[in-house]
Amino acid sequence: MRFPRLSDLGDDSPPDWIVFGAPFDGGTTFHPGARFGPRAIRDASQYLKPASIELEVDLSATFSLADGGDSPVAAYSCSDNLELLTTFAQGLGQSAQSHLLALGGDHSISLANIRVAWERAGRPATGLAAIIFDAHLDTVDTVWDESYGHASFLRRAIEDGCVDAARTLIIGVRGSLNTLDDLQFAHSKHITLVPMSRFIDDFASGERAVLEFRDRIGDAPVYLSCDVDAVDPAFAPGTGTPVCGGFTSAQMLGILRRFQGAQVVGADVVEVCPARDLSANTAMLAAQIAFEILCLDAVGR
Ligand SMILES: [Mn+2]
Repeated sequence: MRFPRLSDLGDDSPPDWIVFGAPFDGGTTFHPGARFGPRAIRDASQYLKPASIELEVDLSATFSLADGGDSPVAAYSCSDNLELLTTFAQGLGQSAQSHLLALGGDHSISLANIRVAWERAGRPATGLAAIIFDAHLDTVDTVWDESYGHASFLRRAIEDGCVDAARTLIIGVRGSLNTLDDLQFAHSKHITLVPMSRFIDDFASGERAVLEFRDRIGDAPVYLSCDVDAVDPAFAPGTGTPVCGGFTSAQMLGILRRFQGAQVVGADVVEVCPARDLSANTAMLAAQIAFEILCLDAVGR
């Protein structure tokens, strides 16, 4: 979006939002390549302008924004990578002021950004509320003996106490599972699921469920995670674990805007895999999603 680099700003002017890349895909279970996502999303973001027609906000008039660059990675270890990424994110901007928007990378990177968002929100004992767009539950315990892969980030964030399961919403889940245990975990923790099937059966009913959740969390600090595989592979083919039968791009952006004014204290857009994104549609959508997330918070300021 042509905002300045964080390194070009003085220490006395910490940005309100810092966008940074997390170029790691070692937590991927299927097609790898999301490590190149931040580069592709930045490239696609060149065409984005700072003002929103739909939400009637101008980011450049509301916020200071900067690009924090890319985190270092530990390409062969999900857990080592999380530690590197957490330390990098902790050092970005000023913790009392600067919110962080991470560009993945696979979904495993979200756990680090959630931890830092929770710290910056004052370590609320209840954990943060969470809004997650995803085709998958990401509540898997372990895959190939790995606890920190991209299918487990939400389960770990809940176990860590950084996310409050009872105030967590997952939008767009669908398709197949290795085991129903993942779904059972979500139910047992009272996660709110608005599966894709609900939108297909009755779109307005799905939207109502989303609005009910928004009203329930009120002005509580909330983390917003957008896995581009929530969108149908017809619109967002460039992703590592695509699942047919998802949202159109327009539906995804429309639902996202329902959260305008929410107290978003951290966010990410993950799972863009440029090698499978021959049209660059997915990177373009991811850039737009990141813009919309910033607009959601701008509405509330
Ligand atoms: Mn995911």
